[in-house]
Amino acid sequence: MLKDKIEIAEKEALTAFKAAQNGKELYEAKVKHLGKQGAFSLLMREFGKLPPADKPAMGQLINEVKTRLEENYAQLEKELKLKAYDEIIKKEQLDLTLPGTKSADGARHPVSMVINEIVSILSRIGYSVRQGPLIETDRNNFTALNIPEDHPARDLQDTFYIDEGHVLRTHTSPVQIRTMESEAPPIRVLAPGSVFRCDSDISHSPNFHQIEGLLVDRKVSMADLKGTLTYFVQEFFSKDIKTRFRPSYFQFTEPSAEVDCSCPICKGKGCRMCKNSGWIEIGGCGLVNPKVLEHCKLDPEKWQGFAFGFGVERMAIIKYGVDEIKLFSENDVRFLKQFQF
Ligand code: 2NL
Repeated sequence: MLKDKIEIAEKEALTAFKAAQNGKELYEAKVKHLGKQGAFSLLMREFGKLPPADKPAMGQLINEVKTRLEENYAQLEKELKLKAYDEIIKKEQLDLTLPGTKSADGARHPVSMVINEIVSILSRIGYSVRQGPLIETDRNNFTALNIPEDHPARDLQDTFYIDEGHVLRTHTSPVQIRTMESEAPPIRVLAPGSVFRCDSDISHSPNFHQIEGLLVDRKVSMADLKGTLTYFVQEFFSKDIKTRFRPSYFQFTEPSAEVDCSCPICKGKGCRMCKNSGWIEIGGCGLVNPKVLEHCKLDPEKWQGFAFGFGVERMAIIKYGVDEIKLFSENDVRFLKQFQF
């Protein structure tokens, strides 16, 4: 009897649907039982051979069964989808209370710390920072600073040449040359940065840092320069540190002086750092040579200036008591972390 066969086919299809573990298996079961090659297609062929009088009742039954199966299929499909989501959610659960993986902290480099502190101290009396390129023209690095063509500082043994007209800057003074040529006085600027000398041994690195200061104004004197640097030394080291000026010579300043301070390590009593003299050299300074002003198209009758320069690594060595310059370029975070106060 066709009716019995239909009922069996329905049960088999339903059993197969229920056995499906996921959407794919469910779909395969549908294809197998309700598809073109499935049991129902065969039954439809038998249905076609029925006497016309039996067709309406049987047709209704087949339609009812098909509708039921389709409803069942839709319900199971929904349930399997939810089950799949549940599994994904369980597997991908993120525990926000777990401690994170901590990355190692870096530390500010003492060279940066010294530059930042010098800039901070001198910004309080009107100075601001200027920067320039590391590759400079021979003219900005030497000629404009009154360093003659045959001066030993221009020697291949002291200077890295890029080509005939260009060098790696040997000091930050070219930044101040550029400033005097592009800004009108009064000028109060600081030029911190990387400089290069063809020089390398235990106490010299071919790449180190300088910070230079320049003031251009009317009626500038050595007294102004001494007052400024005395203020600076007291702020940078401490109020009880004395400043001393020793006559010296630079091409770009006249008069020129070396700047010493009473040894901040032993407070002037004498130690290894100050070689028992109680004094320690921190830089050089002087009144800007009128020839330098002229190179920058400034009239020396109207404008005068003072300038000073410090070696940054040297300042860090004195302030923090570091005894080896190599440590500054090794980037060992254990070394760097000692200076975070
Ligand atoms: C030192 C000495 C010094 C200057 C730098 C300077 C710059 C211009 C004009 C005149 Cl544009 N002078 N700079 C002056 C005197 C000394 O540095 O021992 N530095 C580590």
